[in-house]
Amino acid sequence: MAVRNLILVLGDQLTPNLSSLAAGDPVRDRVLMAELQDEASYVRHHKKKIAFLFSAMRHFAEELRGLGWTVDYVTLDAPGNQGNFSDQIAHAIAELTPERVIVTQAGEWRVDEVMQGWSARFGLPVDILSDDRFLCTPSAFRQWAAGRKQLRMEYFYRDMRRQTGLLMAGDQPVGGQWNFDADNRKPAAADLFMPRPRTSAPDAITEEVLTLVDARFGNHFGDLMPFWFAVTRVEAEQAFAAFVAQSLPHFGDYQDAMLAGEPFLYHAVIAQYLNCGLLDPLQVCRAVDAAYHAGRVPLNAAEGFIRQIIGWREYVRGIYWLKMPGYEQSNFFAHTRALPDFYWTAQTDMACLKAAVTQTKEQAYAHHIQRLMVTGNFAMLAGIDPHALHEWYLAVYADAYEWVELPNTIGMSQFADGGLLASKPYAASGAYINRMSNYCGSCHYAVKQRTGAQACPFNALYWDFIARHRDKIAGNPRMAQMVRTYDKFGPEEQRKIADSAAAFLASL
Ligand code: FAD
Ligand code: DLZ
Ligand code: SF4
Repeated sequence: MAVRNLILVLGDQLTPNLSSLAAGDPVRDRVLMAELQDEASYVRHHKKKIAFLFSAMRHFAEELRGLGWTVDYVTLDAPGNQGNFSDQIAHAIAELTPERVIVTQAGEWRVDEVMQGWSARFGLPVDILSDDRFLCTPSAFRQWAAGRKQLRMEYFYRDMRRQTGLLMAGDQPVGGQWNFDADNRKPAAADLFMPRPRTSAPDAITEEVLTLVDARFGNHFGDLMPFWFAVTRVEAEQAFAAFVAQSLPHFGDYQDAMLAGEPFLYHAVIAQYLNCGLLDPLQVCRAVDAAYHAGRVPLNAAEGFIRQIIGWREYVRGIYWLKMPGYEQSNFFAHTRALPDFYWTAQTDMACLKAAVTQTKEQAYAHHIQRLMVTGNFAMLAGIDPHALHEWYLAVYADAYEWVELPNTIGMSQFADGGLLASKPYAASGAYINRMSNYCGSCHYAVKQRTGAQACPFNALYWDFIARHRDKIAGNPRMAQMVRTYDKFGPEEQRKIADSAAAFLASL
């Protein structure tokens, strides 16, 4: 039977009720999936990330076949592999002569732009359907943002609570408060019984992918082994269920904590599954809502978790589509310093950065506070080019896709958009890291010292950042106090700060 529709499924669209699949018919339509050199290398992704996605894609193709679909799955080493989406689809159109192409909108602007040209290029109708795995469409977000003087996640989040009914009692938030963030700032203590993310053993499909990735991407950053990510929907659901049972009760309390030797703490480690479609964001939030109502998790944990997903995750996506293209070039502080080598090698005497980069290399994972307050904070204080940093985050994390990574990097962590996304720069000295972690105790540097060769570099860099950018930040009510404190230091201390910061930066 002639193929009616050709349905292209991208690597981060591994969801059986995806809009493109829901619009098709397993009997008359053909699904195309492809492992592509261009997608694996437009930034040099972590080896674990590539292996995770290729294996999850191969398992998803099997899942679709089980549902009755005919899937043309093009492996990276297949003879007909064209290396990029456009040529791959041209190749399939020539072979199958479908009447039309159906695809769900891509997550990244870069791919969306290419797709917009397909109908003209192929002389066929190309239906680009909305991605309904998100709660808020780009156009609904645009409407929400229109006319507001300031965009703030908190107000967007409240609307999402009302829209979904999550943790709501009628039109009021459960517990009488929308946000329990203030309760979520406890430092963690080492605990012999600390839960760990559920691991999955590689099956034959994953083993084959691991061999392929080792051969083809052996020179990319990161450790391929041990490989323990879930690669099927069932395994991802098991990993999430284990999180809810074991870690979620403590998720709220220790959300901002960092601990040497504990890369995951009480975090869910599910963003890689959500972002490629193995888990559904609304379903996981409903499960957490149910766990709260069943008395299995406290409200600050349930609310904190749900806020990250229906609040931050949706909000950053809204900002991405509102501001692309162009957002990736934002550079409010005009920072131009190259990314230090230790972001790749972990060769640094700063214990906090060494820990964050080492686990990133080993696990393709670091939790939010490590990304924001260690690698991100350091880069902003040191004046690193935000675009170079963006490419680093996009490459090194298993959960990284531009729609979510870019606003987190440019907006939240670097304040490079001048305050569109965040209300103040997330800049902090060593004191913050010392309060929220136990890294400083074993560090080469002295966290309580502000200047001099032994002083924690975050300290002089912090005050030097305040001094360098005072014109840009003094007007921010949440930063003005820091500018006043700096002014009180007096010229001698200020000179020492500038000298210490300059000496450290010269050593990078
Ligand atoms: P948990 O801490 O257990 O949180 C649960 C879920 O909430 C996450 O799985 C994620 O889906 C969501 N979430 C939490 N915080 C955010 C946030 N700020 N933005 C969007 N979703 C959030 N997240 C990504 O998914 N991909 C990225 O590429 C990415 N890049 C980031 C870059 C920087 C500089 C920063 C500061 C944050 C970035 N984040 C990114 C957000 C966050 O750090 C990760 O979602 C989180 O660390 C993933 O780990 P987890 O699943 O254990 O999350
Ligand atoms: C991230 C990624 C990688 C590493 N490889 C592939 C691939 O081989 N084939 C594919 O369809 N998708 C891959 N992806 C995910 C895409 O980059 C993602 O779909 C686009 O960035 C659009 O969001
Ligand atoms: Fe990081 Fe400074 Fe603490 Fe060392 S002393 S771990 S550099 S914050």
